[in-house]
Amino acid sequence: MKLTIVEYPDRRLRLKSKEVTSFNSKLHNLLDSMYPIMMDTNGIGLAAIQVAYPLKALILNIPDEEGEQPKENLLEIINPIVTLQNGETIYQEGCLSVPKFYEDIKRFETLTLNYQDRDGNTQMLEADGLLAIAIQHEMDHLEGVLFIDKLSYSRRKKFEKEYKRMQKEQKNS
Ligand code: Y12
Ligand code: CO
Repeated sequence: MKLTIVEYPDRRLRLKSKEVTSFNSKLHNLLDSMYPIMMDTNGIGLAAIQVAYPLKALILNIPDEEGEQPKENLLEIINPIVTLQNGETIYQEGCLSVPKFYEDIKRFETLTLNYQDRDGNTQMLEADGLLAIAIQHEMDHLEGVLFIDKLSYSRRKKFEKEYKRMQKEQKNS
């Protein structure tokens, strides 16, 4: 399956993703195709809507202490629901759909998640650190929310100006 990353300001990023109801080869194909595109672009997380599939599916591969991302650490999360969230943390986030921009974003520090795996089995996950941050970032994508939506009015204005300038430069190069 050939996939490309949907980039801001594409309106598809604003779609609300639909619950996955079929845990079939189509879903497996999509998840299998999302993995190489995430790794090839140095990503740690990718939601299906970022490759134009408005489904409640996301993948995460958080770097270990050595900065490695072995495939065994890959998490495939379908139909996630947060059941507990606590604390507060700030981290400089980036997004494959908003290339070259990094901003400090406030998130919950820890969370508990119920979700389904690629075969539809129910799973539970307790997360903290970068994993908890990444889950919240990717779950926002399922609601059509981007990390830049969480910026202050003035920071967002500055972002829009810089992003437009960058897009213009890219077009002219
Ligand atoms: C903390 C921070 C971010 C998340 C959400 C997942 N975000 C990413 O995986 C972002 C990846 C990213 C990769 C980039 O590198 C390339 O595209 C080659 C990148 O650099 C450029 O755009 C030039 C920006 C972001 C969770 C937790
Ligand atoms: Co993102």
